[in-house]
Amino acid sequence: MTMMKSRPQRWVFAAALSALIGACAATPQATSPGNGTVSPTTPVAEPPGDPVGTPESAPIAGPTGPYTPSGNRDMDIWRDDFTARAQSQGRNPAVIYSLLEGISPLELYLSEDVNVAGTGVADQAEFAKPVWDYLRTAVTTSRFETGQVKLMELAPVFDVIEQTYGVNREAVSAIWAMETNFGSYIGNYDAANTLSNMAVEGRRRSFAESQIIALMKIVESGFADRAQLGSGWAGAMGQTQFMPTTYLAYAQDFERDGKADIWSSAPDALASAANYLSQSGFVFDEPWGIEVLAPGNFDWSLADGNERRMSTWKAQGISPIRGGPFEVSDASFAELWLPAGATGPKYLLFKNFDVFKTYNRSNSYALAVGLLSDGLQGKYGPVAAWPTEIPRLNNQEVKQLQQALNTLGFEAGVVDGIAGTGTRASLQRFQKANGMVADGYPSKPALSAVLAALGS
Ligand SMILES: [Ca+2]
Repeated sequence: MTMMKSRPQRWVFAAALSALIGACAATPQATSPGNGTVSPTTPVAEPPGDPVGTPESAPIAGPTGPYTPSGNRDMDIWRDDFTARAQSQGRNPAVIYSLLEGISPLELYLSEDVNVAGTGVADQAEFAKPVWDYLRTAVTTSRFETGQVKLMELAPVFDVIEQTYGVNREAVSAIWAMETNFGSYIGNYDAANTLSNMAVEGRRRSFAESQIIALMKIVESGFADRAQLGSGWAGAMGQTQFMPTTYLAYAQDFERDGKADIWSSAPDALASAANYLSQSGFVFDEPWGIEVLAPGNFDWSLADGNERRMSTWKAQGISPIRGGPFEVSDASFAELWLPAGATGPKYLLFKNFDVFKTYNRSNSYALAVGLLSDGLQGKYGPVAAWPTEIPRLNNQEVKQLQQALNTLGFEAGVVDGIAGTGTRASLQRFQKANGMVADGYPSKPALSAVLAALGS
């Protein structure tokens, strides 16, 4: 599906590295990486295009209708209506037709059986599974091995990517691993079709339509061909799983052939992901998180989602679990995070953790990216064991917990069965008020304690 073997690069010697960095105005931190991977005599590619490809000069011509019936009456009605609206927004009629002519109902979105189309947040793997189960399939030996091979094969590409975007190669590789297993699985859907299905299904219609408009702009501009626009079931495209609007904003033509080919060019895809991470605020060479130890008398309610200075954490007795000094300055800010309560692995989190979450807002996803990234630098984690022996709560029990905390006045918020930040903070307030270990971990013992308080 994708070309993963190394391919000839059109390397040129840049006159000066500063010219290369200066050419990319979008780079927030034009850094000089501390690991010495690039020197002025290292071959570097020309700066990636900004943003993508070379627009075609002549308007695209071709058939503009009529459409072949899709086999679904709602879809046909929506398509005619949307076509008129896209035209009124100035989209090219031939491009509109080329994207929408072949659409057809997908079981996933338009099945008679509503359960098939149910894709609520609570059902998504990273929310439903215990974090250790999620990590077992996300952070694997095979990904570390493949990642090492890719880092070697693509070392010259990563050299330029680090210089241009200020994003560490291991972080880019970890995202690549998480999104498409290094480009080996990029999805078998047609983006225009799956997004049309999403629009007809209706719950996310305006989102889906704005993404299809972006697809039209991509084809009109010659950034990619209509036939290239493959995606996953939700419309995320290529090795980086970019939505069409993300592609328009961030995709990069690293290989400078006029098209930002995030589908079959690994260098284009990696530069695109790095550009996205960079513009989301990635801080070069700063850890995403540091696994830590805390003293026995530690006040766990400090794991409350608030950032505090490193000097504060040190004063509270927090230290790196691997020993030695912290690799960040006392002035840096970090948040203490307990993904599985006070007995499991504990982390100080920095800005880059939030940057990973711009790709996927789940904490488990960002943790997996961070652990993969660290492992690619030979630092495998977590060091502490997951508390698999403490029984967790299912969705129904989380609802029970939220309801009880609300009744007791601890303001857990909406009773949705998802133990998010609000629920955990509420549980922490309850635990603290009752002289318990205030880690906010929604376990069965915690639920029992809250129900006991409710009954008394
Ligand atoms: Ca290209």
